[in-house]
Amino acid sequence: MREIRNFIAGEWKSTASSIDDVSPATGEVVAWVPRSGQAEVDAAVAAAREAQPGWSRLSTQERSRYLLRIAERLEARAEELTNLESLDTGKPVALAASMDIPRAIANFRFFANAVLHDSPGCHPVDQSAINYTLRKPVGVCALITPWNLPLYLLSWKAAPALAMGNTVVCKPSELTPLTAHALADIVRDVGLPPGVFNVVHGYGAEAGDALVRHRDVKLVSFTGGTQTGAKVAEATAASFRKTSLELGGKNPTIVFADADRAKAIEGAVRAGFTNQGQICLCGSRVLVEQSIHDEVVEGMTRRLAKMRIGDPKDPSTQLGALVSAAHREKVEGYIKLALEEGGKIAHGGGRPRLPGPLANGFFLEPTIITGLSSKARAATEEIFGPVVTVHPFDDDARAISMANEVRYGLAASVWTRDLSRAHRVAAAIDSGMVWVNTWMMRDLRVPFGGMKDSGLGREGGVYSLETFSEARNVCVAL
Ligand code: TXE
Repeated sequence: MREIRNFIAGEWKSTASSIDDVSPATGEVVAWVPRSGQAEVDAAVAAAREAQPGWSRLSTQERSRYLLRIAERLEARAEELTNLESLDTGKPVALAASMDIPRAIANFRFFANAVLHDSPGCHPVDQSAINYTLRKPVGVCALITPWNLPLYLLSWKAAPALAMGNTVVCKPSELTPLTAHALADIVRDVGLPPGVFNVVHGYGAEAGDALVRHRDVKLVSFTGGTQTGAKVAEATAASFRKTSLELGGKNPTIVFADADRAKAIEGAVRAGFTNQGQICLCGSRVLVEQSIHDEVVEGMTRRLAKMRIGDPKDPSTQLGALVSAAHREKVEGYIKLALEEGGKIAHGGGRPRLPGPLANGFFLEPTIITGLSSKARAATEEIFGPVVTVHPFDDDARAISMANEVRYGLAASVWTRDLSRAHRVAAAIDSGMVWVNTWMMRDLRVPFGGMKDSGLGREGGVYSLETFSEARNVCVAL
């Protein structure tokens, strides 16, 4: 049994009561997590506040070097981190090894370098004046992260926040605390000054809420559900504190008849089911041109039938467990709802039978539902599990209107060989990101974030440097 502790002012701290951390693959308790409240949050914010001036006075080079050392230590411990992430989330070890941990390392490296190449604007006014922009640290940043990509998303926020001279208090998901704990250990190892990086574990409604309401927290960067995002926005709005929200999605995968079918089918499966469909970018609404609807459904079904579902620790496993019993029930509730709304199950729909301790895990078959109205609740609300709905369309205009008829606007993928159609459709979809003939091909320089109920603000590359700083213009008369 592991004991997870808070990391405050460079020291490990326990709390009086704890939360059980359950392995999604077996239902067993694998760790105790601190159940923090106001007192722990106050201590962490005070530590971060005290450390901030000294941290921001270091040269950019020095801060960059700390981040590079963190990246090196993450790399040295990659195998251990991969296993922890898989144990905690139920995701296949192969996925944690190929995506989560390499991305966490890349995030620290990328922002360690990006900050050295930052060149905020300069605006000369003929011969009369010159304006230049300074990017100042914001102060103490609260970083609130979810359970689907724990270290990946924590590093995505922590690296740019620290690079820009802020100090941070992290509140990882209570369901997946293990890699945040390991990151705190690494931060200690590399000798980051005490108080620069703090971790407070606990429930969202307790530790999370206390953190976002704390007046000494000057910025909140949150990734999680849309409902929780609305609460965070309410807590920060009246005091005008910077807030970046990356929320839910119901992302369309749009397949035109002129697409490379094999690639489109493979792409739709990858977009729908990677990480058991628990990525905000997952394509859970597959919109297919009428003439190839059945072919795409059959092609996806054939691939899913071959997918290996089971022990996340087995390197050949492709689909692991959902994060919790409650979350699996939510997802199953949507499958039931889809049937009530007139949908038909083309594949999956039930719990797989798995041997030994895995029988108690939170597994669910990858599921395809057809025959639903594109306006049905199951086709428009975020399910966040291994469930996709497939809908036919007749022409480009209908594909675009179906893509835009949901409350979310995070990502989309468009599959076509017609170049001008690709550009036209991409420009017409109301979402922060559109991929053409690919899905989740990430470049850390590009703006990442959503429109509509998918959130507020953009992070990534220079957008992260802007998010985690205050732009100050200085105008000098010549
Ligand atoms: O996430 P929450 P949940 C979606 C997905 C999922 C739904 C709910 O549809 O089914 O959200 O998931 C902390 N103040 N996504 O309930 O609650 C919480 O402790 C401050 C999409 O697990 O949003 C955790 O650290 N913080 C998503 C973090 O917020 C609070 C990823 C996210 O948890 C808080 C996850 C509060 N009042 C779920 N309440 C994505 N965009 O990738 C909770 N938290």
